[in-house]
Amino acid sequence: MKTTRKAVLLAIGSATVTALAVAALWLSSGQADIARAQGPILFALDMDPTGNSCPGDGVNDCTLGAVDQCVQVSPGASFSFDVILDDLPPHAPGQGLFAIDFELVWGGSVSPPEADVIDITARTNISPLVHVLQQAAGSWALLNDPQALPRQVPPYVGASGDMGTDEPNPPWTHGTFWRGAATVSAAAAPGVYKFRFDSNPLTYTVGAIGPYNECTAGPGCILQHGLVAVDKACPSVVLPI
Ligand SMILES: [Ca+2]
Ligand SMILES: [Ca+2]
Ligand SMILES: [Ca+2]
Repeated sequence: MKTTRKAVLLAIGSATVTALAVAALWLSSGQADIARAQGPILFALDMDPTGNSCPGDGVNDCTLGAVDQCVQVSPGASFSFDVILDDLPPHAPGQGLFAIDFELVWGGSVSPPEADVIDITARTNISPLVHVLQQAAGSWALLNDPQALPRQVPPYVGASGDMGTDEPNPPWTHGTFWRGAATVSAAAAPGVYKFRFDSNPLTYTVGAIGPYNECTAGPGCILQHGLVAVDKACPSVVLPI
């Protein structure tokens, strides 16, 4: 089982670099927490990790606070953000979530291009109290992640895998799988800047041998991107961008 998982993790690492078109489907929402019945899996950039935590007791689900699409920050200041998932579908024991790939872009890599005012500076608080893949057994591994930090230019590619016991759900239906810190340039002009998942595969995998699910537009998965408001108010209603 362990060997099989390692082999699959390597396969997923390779899959990260395989470009497949993914269209983003936006979830229109305000700043309030989003109540979701069982439905599409949500992959989101939560621009304020407050309230996102896990008990790390191997029994109980993680907790997500409001999924904040925007953070307001001053030039030269730092902020933390989470890559979270929500509404994981039920999986049988042994078939739980065990690997995730993602790619973040900003500045010159968004469309239309914007000034690059963001540096990703650190991965923070990777622990059973944060990371959803560390709940069942506390075992977790970086795949293509880490990319060297600080990362001053896009993209940032992350890939996390579970080398230990899977987190079947219920109870594990949501949580943080990557937490980072970023800094806004001291010379950043006021504005609302995009911080988003790239159109390369955002892949999540369940089970020891797959299937390798991709988060694509459609009924199965929703991507929710982020905004960084520099010396500006966050939009009161965040619309697809
Ligand atoms: Ca939040
Ligand atoms: Ca685990
Ligand atoms: Ca930068």
